[in-house]
Amino acid sequence: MNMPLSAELIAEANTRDLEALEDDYASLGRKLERAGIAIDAIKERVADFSLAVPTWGAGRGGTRFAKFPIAGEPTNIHEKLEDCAVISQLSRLTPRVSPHFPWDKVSDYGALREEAASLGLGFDAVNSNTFQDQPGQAKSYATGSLSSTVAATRQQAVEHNVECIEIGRQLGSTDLTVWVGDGTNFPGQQDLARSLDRYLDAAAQVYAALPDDWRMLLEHKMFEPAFYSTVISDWGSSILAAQELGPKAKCLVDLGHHAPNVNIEQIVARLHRFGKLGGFHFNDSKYGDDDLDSGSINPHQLFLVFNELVEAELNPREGFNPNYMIDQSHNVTDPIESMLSSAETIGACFAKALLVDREALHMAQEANDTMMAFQALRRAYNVDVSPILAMARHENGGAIDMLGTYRESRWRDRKAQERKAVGLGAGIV
Ligand SMILES: [Mn+2]
Repeated sequence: MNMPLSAELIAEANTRDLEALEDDYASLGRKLERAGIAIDAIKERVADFSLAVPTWGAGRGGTRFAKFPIAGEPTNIHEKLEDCAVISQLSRLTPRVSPHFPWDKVSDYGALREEAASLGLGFDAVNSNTFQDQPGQAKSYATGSLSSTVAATRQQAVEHNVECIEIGRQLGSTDLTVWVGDGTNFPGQQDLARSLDRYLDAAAQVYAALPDDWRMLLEHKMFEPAFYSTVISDWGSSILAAQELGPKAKCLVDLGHHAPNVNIEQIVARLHRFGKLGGFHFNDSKYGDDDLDSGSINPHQLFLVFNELVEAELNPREGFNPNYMIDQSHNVTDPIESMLSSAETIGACFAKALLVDREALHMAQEANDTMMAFQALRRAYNVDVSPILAMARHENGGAIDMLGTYRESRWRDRKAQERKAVGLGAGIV
């Protein structure tokens, strides 16, 4: 293994922080014990929890208006893998990377898989890209891809997705995430029914190319880049499409891709009820974006989502195994720092959901004791679980103080000396 940061640096920083952590962990352990919860059991669950980070998230994102790169930002898949390895080494929560094609194209995927493995990383879902044109591409996606009115454009989009499956097979992936920006800006621009028909027909051709053990994750998004209608705009369109395509098609919930104030935890419960919950893209949103760091605006919503996931785990349907990934646009922070902070927040919401007294919750629900049902959730949400996460990290070789240790490593400063300056590059989905 060729980990990017020195193990000694992490160990030294942890030595400094360990006494306080042990004190906090013991204190929280006593508090949880009074509620009949063994803290070590929760810690083991947290240690087993993992999520993927996207290769595109390792670079600074941007808005429609500008992108402001930082010195030392990664400019290719190899440098992105290095940065993802830093996040994984410090957090011990993100052992997988989700690549995006053609952005991450290389000539030898076997070698790329080995390179990632040497950094302690595996590959997660592969993401296709039919929302922008590439140099030399025969047909333009300007008016759509899988739902285009032009048969040859649909065919090109199908072939690209099939190529992504083939690349993913070589990388060890078993999921293809499909998000299309297809939609319209004007009433009347396209027929709303026929555009969905064309999408379903093309998506079925992609589905037919899936290996037996693969899933096709359909990511819906209400708007952007299209601002009047989007072909797969919401969870309703997504589950209908997934049901029509077949059992390997599942729905992917990006937290930022809903109408404002939508009850996302209920959507999660609904998708699970019909065996169609395939995965998550974690981020947060204040208005209509999908860009902010997970839990930075509404950590309670994230907790409620995990509460549904823990319920789902206790009542599994059709191989409940959601794919978890961070999908944020880091416009004003060092992306490594944002993803460390986000991984901690996501892990914390999972840990809090595990602390919910399910028996008390279910009894209160059955008895229509509204206040006690609410309090069962509230008690868990109010617990500061950070010592559990920090202890799980420490025991797995990660950093107790992730951001402090990262800054001490001067990783970004050192990379600013080694890496070539970033261009204005690709955006984010
Ligand atoms: Mn997404």
